Amino acid sequence: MSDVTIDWIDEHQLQRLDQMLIVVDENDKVIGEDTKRNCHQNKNIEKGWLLHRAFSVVLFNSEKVLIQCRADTKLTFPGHFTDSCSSHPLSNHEELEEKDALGVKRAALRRLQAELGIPQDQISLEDIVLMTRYHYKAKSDKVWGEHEVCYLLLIRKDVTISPDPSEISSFSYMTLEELKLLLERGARGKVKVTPWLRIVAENFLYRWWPYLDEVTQFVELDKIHRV
Ligand code: DMA
Ligand code: MN
Repeated sequence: MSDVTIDWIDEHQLQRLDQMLIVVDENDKVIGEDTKRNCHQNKNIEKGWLLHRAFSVVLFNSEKVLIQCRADTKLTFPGHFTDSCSSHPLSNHEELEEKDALGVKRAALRRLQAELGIPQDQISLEDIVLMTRYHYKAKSDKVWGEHEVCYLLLIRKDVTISPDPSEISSFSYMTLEELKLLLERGARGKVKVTPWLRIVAENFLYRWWPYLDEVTQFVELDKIHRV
């Protein structure tokens, strides 16, 4: 392997580092592909290389949002509270499809099933609403980090969850007040919160929450928020 030690991650997460992600420019135009390992090294990110396509899902049941805590074996941001499910579309024919953001939605379905164990018959592509995209950069530690154009996907559905312990250490559904409290505790250093959960909550969710029944009014397909 390369010049860096990653002794906290397990075999499953290690194997996933060879997966090929979609490299994009700042306007989310595909310009290539590279491994999950290379895309998440600060030494590449600092040179402006390997901006890649990602997604985050906020999954609501009838009134609360699903928040998970990342397993201690995750490469980046282990042990951090985060959104319902986040990951990357892979650089293959199915997940590169851009019409109706089908590729990203397929990737989201794949990861909702793998991470959260949601049964296939409980969730479909039609349940996933692309709300907007945001572009952000964040360091996890000295070596690893994120630099992504991230598709923010919203789902409202009651589902059964049985999480993969290599991905998720715990989860709970939270009210708006509970989510705000979590982020306040994060700001005081009492718990660890991913930078993208904060971005999603403060830039979008707090504003959308009172209007969830008419949330499509906030859809912005052509905009990429620089946050
Ligand atoms: C990457 O998430 C996506 C975002 C929005 C940071 P991740 O580290 O959870 O990806 P994966 O589950 O594929 O390791
Ligand atoms: Mn990433």
